[in-house]
Order: sequence, then C-alpha cells, then structure tokens
Amino acid sequence: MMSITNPPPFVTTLDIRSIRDAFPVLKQQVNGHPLVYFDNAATTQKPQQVIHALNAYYQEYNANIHRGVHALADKATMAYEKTREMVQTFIHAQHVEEIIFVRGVTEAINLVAASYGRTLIEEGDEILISAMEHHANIVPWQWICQERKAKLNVIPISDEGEIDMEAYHQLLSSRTKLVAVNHASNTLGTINPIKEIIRDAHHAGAVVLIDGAQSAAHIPVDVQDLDCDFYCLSAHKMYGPTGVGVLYGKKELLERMPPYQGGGEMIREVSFEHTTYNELPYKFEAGTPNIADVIAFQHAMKFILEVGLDNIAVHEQALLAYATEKTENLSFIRLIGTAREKVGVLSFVIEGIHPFDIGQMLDARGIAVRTGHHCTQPLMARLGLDGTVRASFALYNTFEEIDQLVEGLNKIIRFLK
Ligand code: C6P
Repeated sequence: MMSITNPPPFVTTLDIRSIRDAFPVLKQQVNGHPLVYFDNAATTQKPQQVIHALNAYYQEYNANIHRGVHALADKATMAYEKTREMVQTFIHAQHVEEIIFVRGVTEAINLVAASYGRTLIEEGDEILISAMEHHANIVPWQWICQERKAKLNVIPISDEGEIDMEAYHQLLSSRTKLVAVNHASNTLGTINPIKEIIRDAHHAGAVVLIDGAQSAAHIPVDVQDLDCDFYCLSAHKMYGPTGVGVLYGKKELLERMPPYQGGGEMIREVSFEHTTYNELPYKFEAGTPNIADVIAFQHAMKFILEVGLDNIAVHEQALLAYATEKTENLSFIRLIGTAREKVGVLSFVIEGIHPFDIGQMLDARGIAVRTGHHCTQPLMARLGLDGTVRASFALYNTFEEIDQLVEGLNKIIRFLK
C-alpha cells in the first residue's frame, strides 16, 4: 500500500476507457458538466454486467429459491448459491456455509451483536472498538453492553488517524470478549493493521469482527490468513447492488450462535411447542432473501476479479497520491486523515467554509462528493470537526477528474474569499 511520504509514480495499468465504458451512469452530464463521481465510499456505480444480471433474473427466471421443484426455482436457487461459492472464493473462506447473506454491513454487525452478543457476552465483559468506527460498528455494541451490563471501551487514534496500538494493547485484557474494528475507515481512509489486531485479540482470548465495508473492493481479503472470526461486506460498495451484504463467520462460532430472526427457511421442524433450526448458513437466512441482487452480486465480484484487485489497488493508490499532492499544495485545504496506509479516500476541510456549501458548489460543476460527518460522529468529536468534504475513488476514476476537482476548489475559493 502507498505511503504518503513516498508516493508511487502517477501511472495506471488499467485500460480506463474500456472500464468506464462498462458503467452507463458515468456517461452523463450533471448540471451541464460531465459527471465526476467521487462518492464511491458511499456506494460505487454498477457495471453493465450487474445491471444485465438483474434484468435477466426478472425477465427469465424469477422464482423463489430452495422451495420449488420447478425449473425456474431450480435455476434461481443454483444462481443464488453460485454467488455464495463466489464469495467464498473472493474472501478465501474455508467453508461455503460460513457465508451468510444479509442486507449489508449494518445488518451483518447487528446479526453478530444480537446473536453472539446476547448469548456470549456477560456481565463485566468488555467490548473494544476504535475511535474511527462507523455508527454501524458502535450502536449495536452499545445496545449489547447496556443489555448485558458489559463495558464498551474505545481504542484512541492519533491526529493523523492511526490506531494507537500501544493503547490497544493496554486496553486488551482477559475481560475483553470481542474486538470490532474496520479494515479501512470511510472518513479517513486509514487501513488498519488488522492482522496484528486480530492476533493480539486472540492472545487475550477475544473474538474479532472486521467491518470490511471500505476494504473489500480495494484490498485483497483472505479471511483464513487474517484469522478473523467475523468479516462483514456490503455488495453496493463493490460495484454490486444495494440491499445485499455478507457476514462471514468461522463455522464453529456460527454453529454456537442462536438464529438472529425467526421464520421460513431457518427452521428444521416447527411445532407449537418447539422449533429446531436448519443447518448453516440457512439458520441465519430467515424469509425470502434478496434473490435478484444476490445473483447480480456474483457479476460484480467477477468484474473485480477480472480487472484484478492488485491492478485496482495500484490505480487507486496512484489516484490517491496524485490527489493528495495536488490538494496539499492548496494553502486553503487541510487534509483530514494522513495515515501511512490508506485506501482512496481524501477528506479535507476549508477554514471558514461549511463542507456542505463546498459539496453543493462542486455539484454545480458536476462533481459528486460527500460532505458531513460520514456516520462517524464520535470521530468528528475526536478531531474537533463538524464534518469534512470527502472525495473517494474507484477503479473508473481518472487523474483528469482530480484536476477538475482541484480546479473546482480553486474557483470556489476565488468566488468566496
Ligand atoms: N458508509 C459512507 O458514505 P451499509 O450502509 O450497511 O452498506 O454500510 C455501513 C457502513 C459500515 N461501516 C463502514 C466503515 C462504512 O463506511 C459503512 C457505510 C457509507 O461512508 C454510508 S454512511
């Protein structure tokens, strides 16, 4: 990964023109300007293959899965289960039944909190999160700590936006039962040293959940090598559809955990007196799932693998290095999040101008960024900020688009100051 003090040359190995061709949404004008889409940490755009897969399901074989004996049900079930196998390959899970489909990272974390947390966290236990977590990796743990009379501890971060590993080691103890941190921060871009975090948590006897919302489309993930206990993904941040995510969990843990929701599919046998549960992964997939979007997600992963995660990382790191250099040279910009290892997220503030106003003025030039607290209010409080402007990059972004962002910022400043 890139080090900001030692950036790689601004080159790419990707054929950006043909990649961009696959994304119909990028071909439009917004407010009279060609769209520059820099809101990829919120959600990425979808390639034609994914859109086509959604259409094909509804036009050709819409049917409920796992239940029917007819041809359409069979075809839909096979396609749905093929995505599970592809996720297994994508994150290198040992068993296919360790892959559970959920709505996204938010639901994955809520599932673990409700199931694992409610049964295996006890009074006096501690849960450890970092100061740069998304609300989705804070609120469910607050609830469990209140309910189970456990304590929520927070690992501090440096001003640059890196986890304070010394403080982490001091906070870890035999009372720590669960550590939940993100692989990469949505607000700062920081890539956290999760392998070390996981190893040390295991030494203390804690299980580890990794929020992979901002990493899976940018960094190769190998859950066996990481040895994490849970890993969470959102398909819509990986060029796939909204409403689909994955909870990976180690089989032996998932087997010990009670179901999260009751209903069809998650049962083995039901009487009015007693219910027994289905095997993994179906124990955690109650009701009719988001069939079309799960199937289409397969095509998003295929797209990523065909381009190659290593190539994607090189391209996005070059974009980040270029954008960092260009914006660092603007006297009015203060970059927020200058960790040594980052994904393609550039957060910044401009003294005296509200991030929302900058976002609106960039939008008037066709440039889409996100502004505000990015669902990390405690992080904003730690940094003493109300919010930031965030440009987040994906594999279809170009150096010219970064030039347009810089030109836009210069014009805003000339207009306002
Ligand atoms: N971050 C952003 O613009 P869902 O909404 O369930 O797909 O993902 C939630 C989530 C969890 N963790 C991290 C690190 C995230 O970045 C997100 C989503 C978006 O930054 C929307 S707030």
